[in-house]
Amino acid sequence: MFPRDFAWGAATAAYQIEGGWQADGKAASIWDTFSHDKGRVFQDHNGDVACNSYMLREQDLECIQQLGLTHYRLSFSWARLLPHGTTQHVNHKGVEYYNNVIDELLANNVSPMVTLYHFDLPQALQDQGGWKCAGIAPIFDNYAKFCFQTFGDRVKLWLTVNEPSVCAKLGYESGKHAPGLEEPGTAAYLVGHNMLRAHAMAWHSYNTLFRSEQKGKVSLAINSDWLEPVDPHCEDDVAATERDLAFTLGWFAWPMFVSGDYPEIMRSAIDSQSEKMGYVGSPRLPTFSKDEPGILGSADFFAVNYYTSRKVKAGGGAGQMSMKSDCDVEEIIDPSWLISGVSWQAVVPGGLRKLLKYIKDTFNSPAIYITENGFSQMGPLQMEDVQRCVFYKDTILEVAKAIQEDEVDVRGYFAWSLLDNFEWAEGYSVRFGLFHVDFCDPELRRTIYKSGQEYAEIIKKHRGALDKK
Ligand code: PNW
Repeated sequence: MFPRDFAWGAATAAYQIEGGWQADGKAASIWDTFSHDKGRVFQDHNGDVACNSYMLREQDLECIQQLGLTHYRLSFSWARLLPHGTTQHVNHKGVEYYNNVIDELLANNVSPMVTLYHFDLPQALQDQGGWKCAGIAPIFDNYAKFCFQTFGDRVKLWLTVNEPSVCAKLGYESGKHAPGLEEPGTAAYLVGHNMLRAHAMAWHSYNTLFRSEQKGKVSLAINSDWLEPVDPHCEDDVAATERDLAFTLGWFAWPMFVSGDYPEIMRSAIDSQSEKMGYVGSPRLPTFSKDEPGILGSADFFAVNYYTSRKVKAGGGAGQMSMKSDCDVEEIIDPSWLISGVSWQAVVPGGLRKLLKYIKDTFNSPAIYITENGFSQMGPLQMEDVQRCVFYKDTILEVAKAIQEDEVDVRGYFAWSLLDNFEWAEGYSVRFGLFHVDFCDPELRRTIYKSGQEYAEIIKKHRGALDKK
């Protein structure tokens, strides 16, 4: 049912698992600062130790082997490699750590997929203005070049930025994520813009300096819910859904895959809202400069993180200036959908198939990696996590249908996450792991959930079937 070279993976991110927040020359990131600020994270949890993967990487490897993964997605901590954010000072212990992780994966026939930026900007760069400043893009580009140069002989799949929309919205619009700023309706667009510029610069650097020798691929991971109209026969609902898709998936995918610029519906919605509010000054949604490396075509594959779906209708946008009033839609959870451990995650495996088809039709049939998908548990822990087992089985079946029936070019699937870990503002209260981590045990023991065993079986079945052919 799956192509021979299909990537069967699981994903993690540096701040969520590594710990060692000050170990061996690592400097603070914005998540260190944010989580140490009282009242920001559930019960003031932080990632100081997390799963201690900085010390326990061999145990992570055992988990990876137990699942039989072909691929493992991890992220680099920028502040571990370059404590001040720039290449003027390299932390060689950090380089050594990631060299070890990568070499051990490869020695076990597991291919690494590396994210360069997963929410954790070096604090030193935040102090200079961070993602709101245009100057961050060339600094990111230097960091990316350093990584391609140092690790690119072995890493063939790269993601520049993970979920720019989540960084921008939660970090700068609602303030729920680091750096915790609340500047609704302005900063998020600027941050998203600079992330796209940074991504494009890094992609062009890879393209001109490294591609011919290293032969890898570079993209950016976009988070998107599947969205559909509350009433498919109501024109307003249909238009609202299109607008909502433009503000989520389109915000980043349109510039890279369609036009080199933001979706027209997004720009006009923002501009008309600005006009209504008597906003003066430069457009809140920035424009791309012709003098910079082009955004169009700056992705070698489409990377999508999918967690949930929504029904959409028009309205709900009035009030203060914000992305919500610009987009002017209301998102609804269908009452028939099961809710997972977190209230935002309605479980809709079929939404992934529809999203994949939409990506195929809208963005010119790109090769797609599902770089994250998972199911959260909260409250009384179940090692026999039956709902999550059903979730993975149903979801992977939907991916199979997308490949076979809809002819979508899906190249891989990464479960979020290998381990229970620091779930951002929710701390350790929400668990996404295929392995349970006992955070009360000083050894942070990892134990496979039933869902982990079943994922291993699914992988084995598909890899095994191909091996016999
Ligand atoms: C993604 N939200 O982030 C991230 O890439 C992961 O690091 C994270 O653990 C995973 O999804 C599960 O949440 C999100 O509040 C974090 O809507 C928060 C939200 C969405 C995605």
